[in-house]
Amino acid sequence: MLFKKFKLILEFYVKHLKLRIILMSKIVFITGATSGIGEACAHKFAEAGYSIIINGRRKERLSNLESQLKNQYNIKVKSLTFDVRDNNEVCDAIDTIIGTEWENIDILLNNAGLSLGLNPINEGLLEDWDNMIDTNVKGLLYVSKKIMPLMVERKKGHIINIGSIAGKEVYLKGNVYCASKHAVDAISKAMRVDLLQHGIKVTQICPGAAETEFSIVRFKGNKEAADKVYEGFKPLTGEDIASIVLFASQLPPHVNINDLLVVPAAQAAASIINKDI
Ligand code: NDP
Ligand code: 8X3
Repeated sequence: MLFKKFKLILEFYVKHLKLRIILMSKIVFITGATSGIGEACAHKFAEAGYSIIINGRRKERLSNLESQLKNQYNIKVKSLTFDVRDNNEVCDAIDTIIGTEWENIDILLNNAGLSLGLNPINEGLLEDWDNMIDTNVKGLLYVSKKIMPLMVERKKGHIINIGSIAGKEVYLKGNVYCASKHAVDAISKAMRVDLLQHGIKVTQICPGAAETEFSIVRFKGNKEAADKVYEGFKPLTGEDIASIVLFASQLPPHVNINDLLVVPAAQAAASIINKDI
């Protein structure tokens, strides 16, 4: 009888006074978790016991990852399949978690992104430009627009944006991809100043060359061209970046990494790589 009463009271608190946060581990929302850096981050946060919301467009990959994370780490995982370029899809997907235990997002990892083509700007394709800007810039904004109010309401949160060395300098034929990552650099700074008063941390992590599916996407499935990018030196891996993202997210509340450029030891600048070939 006493136990039943206690259970009822606890349920009341959990439901109405938002004490449910105590019963749920920290929540990280990762966009672009079906491959590369995002997937590695999902594993890294899962290993550390976080509850994870994973996103990507490839539904099958996402549900395989969900099962793998649940089985391997015994954590809570929620898959949200949507295209960050489509604001209606973004809103509909994120609305499904509002009012549930998943809405208390502690960390938003804006990682989904891509590069398409490597041509001089005068030979660039409009559809590639649109896709890169829609994904890397507008997609990041759409997702953030839905999640920032939840963080503002709770007066806490951490937004981690995956920028790039391409957001710090411009290299030959990188043009619009570099422009999109320069925009991520500016948006990260803007978020930091605007969200400061709400107690929200903003970090930008800018990787150099990391061997993921990035170059396969850039060269539109041409694996040979993609492999050439990483020939003759040891590139970063998704896991290298994931360890740094987790580190940045676990610093004490009074400490923040604003901006971090992380490169392979063989890379001095975007196009200066010490290759032994
Ligand atoms: P991958 O191609 O391996 O992963 C990209 C991820 O983004 C995939 O999970 C993909 O999922 C997702 N994605 C792409 N477009 C969309 C979309 N419209 N909606 C939702 N998800 C999307 O590349 P990386 O892991 O290397 O890239 C991750 C981030 O790191 C990107 O922002 C990239 O610009 C950045 N970066 C990469 C570097 C590198 O050298 N690899 C260096 C610097 C930065 P799906 O296809 O299922 O939608
Ligand atoms: C990806 C790294 O140098 O190809 O952002 O632009 S690079």
